Amino acid sequence: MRFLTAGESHGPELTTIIEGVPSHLPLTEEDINKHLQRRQKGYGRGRRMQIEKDQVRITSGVRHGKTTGAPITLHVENKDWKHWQRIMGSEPISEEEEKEIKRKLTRPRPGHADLNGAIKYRHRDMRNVLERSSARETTVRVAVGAVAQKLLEYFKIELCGHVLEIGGIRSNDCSYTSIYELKTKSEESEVRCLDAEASKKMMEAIDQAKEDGDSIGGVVEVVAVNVPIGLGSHVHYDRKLDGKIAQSVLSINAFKGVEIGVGFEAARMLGSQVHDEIIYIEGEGFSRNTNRLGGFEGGMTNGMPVVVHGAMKPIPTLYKPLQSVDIDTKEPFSASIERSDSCAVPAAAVVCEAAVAWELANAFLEKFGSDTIEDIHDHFEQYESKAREF
Ligand code: EPS
Repeated sequence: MRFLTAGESHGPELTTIIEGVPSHLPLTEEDINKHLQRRQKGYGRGRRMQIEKDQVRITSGVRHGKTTGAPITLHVENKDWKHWQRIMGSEPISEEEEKEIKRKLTRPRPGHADLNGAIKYRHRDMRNVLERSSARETTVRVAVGAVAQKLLEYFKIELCGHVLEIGGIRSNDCSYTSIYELKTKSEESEVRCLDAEASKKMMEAIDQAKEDGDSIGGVVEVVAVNVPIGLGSHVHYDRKLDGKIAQSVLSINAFKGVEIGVGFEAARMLGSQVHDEIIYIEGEGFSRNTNRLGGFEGGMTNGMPVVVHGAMKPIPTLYKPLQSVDIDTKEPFSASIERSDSCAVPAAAVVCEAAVAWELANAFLEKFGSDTIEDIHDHFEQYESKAREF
């Protein structure tokens, strides 16, 4: 499968086309909308989220609740567009109008794409960069992830993204007995965190950052269960699935680090403490008692839950702006103030879940792929029974 996204933060809509989804997969707008709503939630979001009510419109590739195998087009309207039509319109405008309406941005915000994008694409108005680099784009990435999750769920593979840390406050209780419990408990928390005590402290830290005109980041975790052994491959660097997941997670706005399993901590542990011993269970096949490697060995899944961590930096749009330089006058100035969120880590957990879902679904199709979901199911069942008997 492959996909492209298009759309500006304050343009009319965000769009994506997904190609390569097999036929006969049940899919409705509601399957996607529930994930879009999850992404919109979270303590620390700014005023924009009160304007938007993200809902998808499917205009191709799905008929009467099932995929046809044709490219699937998804649209999500920007409700804010009505305030931006003149500023963001596609039709030419006069120089006079330009001065009046353009909301030209000449003071790059440190930490954003503004300056690099302006130099690279030779834009004197950095709004041309800002509009596309905005994390608004993650809306359609979640829509794409929802389609991927629908495919994975057909094979009982389930995922959940939740928050481990915000502004240095860590969740102390990460225990759950099932993916269902993980999903419901994290959904109940306003910061998508399992630990109620830590959730409260995280919300206080977000309040403080907001009051100070500042922003805070954090760490999210994505867990995927019932993943078969052997997604990805050891045979070539660009087929290693943990590497693909890392790329996908790092491509999410403001993400600066990725870990699989114990991740960086592995560098500080002994080999005997890191690696998961192999056991054999009659009727079930090979397994492990521990999962420190987060479900990966040799770039392939090993049948244990896939565990991915992503680190998000604080959003660089600050009400207390950092120093910058005006690109027209070359004078030092405080960077432009744009409306923003003080913390988007809870939403980022949903985006990260979508990114991991996409990579898993693609690797799944690479291994079991066919044109119809029924044929894929047959390949999968055959492989699973052979793996159990191995
Ligand atoms: C964003 C700035 C804010 C966020 C936006 C990402 O938008 P605005 O500039 O309209 O206030 O709310 O996130 C979303 C709109 C979203 O859907 O997540 C930025 O600069 O990245």
